[in-house]
Amino acid sequence: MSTLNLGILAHVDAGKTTLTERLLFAAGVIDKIGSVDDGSTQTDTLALERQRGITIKSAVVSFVLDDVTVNLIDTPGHPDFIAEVERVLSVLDGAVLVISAVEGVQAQTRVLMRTLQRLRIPTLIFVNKIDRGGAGYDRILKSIAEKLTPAIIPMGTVNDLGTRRAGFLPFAPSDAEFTGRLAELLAEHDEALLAAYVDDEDAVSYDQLSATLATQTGRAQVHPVYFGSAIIGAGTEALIAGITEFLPSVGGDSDGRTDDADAEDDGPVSGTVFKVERGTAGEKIAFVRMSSGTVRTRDRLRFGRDKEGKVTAIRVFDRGSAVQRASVTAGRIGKLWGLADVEVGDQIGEFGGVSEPGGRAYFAPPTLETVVVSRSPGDKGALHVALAQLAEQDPLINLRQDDVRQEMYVSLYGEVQKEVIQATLERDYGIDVTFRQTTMIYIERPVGTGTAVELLGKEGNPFLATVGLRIEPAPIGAGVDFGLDVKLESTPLYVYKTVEEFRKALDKTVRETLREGIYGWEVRDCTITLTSSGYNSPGTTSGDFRKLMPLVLMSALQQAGTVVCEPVHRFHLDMPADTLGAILPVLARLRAVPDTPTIHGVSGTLEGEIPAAQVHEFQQQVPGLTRGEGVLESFFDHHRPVSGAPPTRPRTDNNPLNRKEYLLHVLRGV
Ligand SMILES: Nc1nc2c(ncn2[C@@H]2O[C@H](COP(=O)(O)OP(=O)(O)OP(=O)(O)O)[C@@H](O)[C@H]2O)c(=O)[nH]1
Ligand SMILES: [Mg+2]
Repeated sequence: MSTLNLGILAHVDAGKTTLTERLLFAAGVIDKIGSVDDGSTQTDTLALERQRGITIKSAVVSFVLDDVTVNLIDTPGHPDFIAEVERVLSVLDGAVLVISAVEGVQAQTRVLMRTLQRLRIPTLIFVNKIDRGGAGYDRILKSIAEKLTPAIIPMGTVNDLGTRRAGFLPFAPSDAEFTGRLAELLAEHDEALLAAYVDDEDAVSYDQLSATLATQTGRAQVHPVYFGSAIIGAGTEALIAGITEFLPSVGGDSDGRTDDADAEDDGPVSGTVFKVERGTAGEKIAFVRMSSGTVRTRDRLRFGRDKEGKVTAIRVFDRGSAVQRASVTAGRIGKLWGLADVEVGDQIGEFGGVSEPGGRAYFAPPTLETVVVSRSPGDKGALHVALAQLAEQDPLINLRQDDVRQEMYVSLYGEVQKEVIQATLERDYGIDVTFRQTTMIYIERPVGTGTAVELLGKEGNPFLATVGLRIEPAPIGAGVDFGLDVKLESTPLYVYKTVEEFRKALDKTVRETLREGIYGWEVRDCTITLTSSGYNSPGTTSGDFRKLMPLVLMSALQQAGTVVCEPVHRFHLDMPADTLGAILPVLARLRAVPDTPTIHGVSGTLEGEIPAAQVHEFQQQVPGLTRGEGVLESFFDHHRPVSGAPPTRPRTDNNPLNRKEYLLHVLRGV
């Protein structure tokens, strides 16, 4: 038995959750199909999901097709919950991208497809809702080819489009037009096939074509397209056949083994935590996709950055929901209990490690920030605990506490996510909250090189350590890099076991410190080097370095200077050509930078850059400016320096700049 970890991705409301129900039904896991509209599906289980009829969290269900165990991950489609999609991407063996036959390719579909392609995740396309009035076939295929990828092959045609009798008719292997199209597409990546086909069309059998289609789909070079309706069940059989034939499952027969799925893998343990949930008793549950080895109950596991814990229980997804097991093996998804400090993004296994939030992001990070306030002052403590728990499940909310003002900040994608946080706090924690102003999230980048040093025993340095640091700008997108340039004898190896451990400990402090730069925003794209180090054995402790580092780093950063940068979107606007004259001045006022427009007859296309802060206003103006015909799409693209006075963010009490003033104050006072 092999395993396929399959993601279902799409824009909001395309029918992912309904399709999931359909697949579970077809695989015999459920005998009644649940409905999103009644709140009775297998994957929308949160009260809030049922009430609103939208998916908020990714959910895993499992079923068996032929001899493949499919772990299906139903994801949310609303752009505010893109972080949920982000977290599952690294665990997928394949994906089904759902598109509505009525609404067609949406902005979000493009974002998702681009990412699936970048990660080379084998993807089938399912065009859903062919039963609805206004559903298209040729029109949808054309827009997929134009907006997503030309490397598609429709696997059948449709009948009674737009009615409850709608159906999907797979092309027959004997259909020469179909095999011709298929051969032509596959030949683009397969010269042997091209030569054979040019030589004699009939010499290439359908089995050969189908095997090549599986290979190329497995490499994400081509994408079979199916049509259907999750509501009436049209096309699901063909889609299921496509999933088993064309998507690559892991383990089992493919590598010559026929043992059952739970046969133990004796390789080194390695896996990725892609979801964290709290159980009914408040206990933490980690969802792990195992890539190698076997984890058993009572195993001690290393995970994340130097964390460790003992697995107290394991559940593995099997025919529906998760069932208790003694172990979870490579290729599978397991729920692990007992890892108290586990966080989303932790790697489990000997070397641990984390997928850096932001560092390896596939989608844009949140660009908004808001202050969460409990209506009743007595709830403040409880609110902090609750938000910290939400942040374990969604690290991108990036909880920050400003101790001076006693305010809590969270990062957000948008209004719907804000409403969901509010409703979750009320429903699950009994805390009634409101939000203070929502603002953009800026970043800071160093503009020059800065150095600073504090010597052990010198005035102004209350710690038993010497720390010298240099900070330099790094290329855009490089993130933060920290290295040592000091002699071995100046590292306190009686405190840290190895030089690497010393480096790692300081690295952690560097990253924490750079969460707030000179103007209060996160500092990115820089290289930091430890240029001096000293200690006084045996008095010096790790605490001396941990406390001194931020002070020195901030001095170096102040010397380097930073520039505050704002998030900028890339936009794409389709509009009537004669409305361009009215649009350009509005864009100028909104600080947008348009490229040269393209005009085809009466219609035009304009692309360019626009500050994220102005997208909403532009979006609202587009209908008025274009007689209701304009279509605007925009995505986060990069950060660019702000012009004028840099916006500041209140620094939290943990900020070394605040602490330094405090410390100097204390020292001078003595
Ligand atoms: N007519 C018709 N309606 C459908 C079909 N599939 C889903 N729907 C309806 O479309 C709406 C959205 O369906 P969902 O399954 O929740 O869509 P989703 O993609 O999971 O939505 P999110 O998870 O919130 O992004 C619901 O009202 C469904 O009943 C279909 O094939 N035909
Ligand atoms: Mg859904």
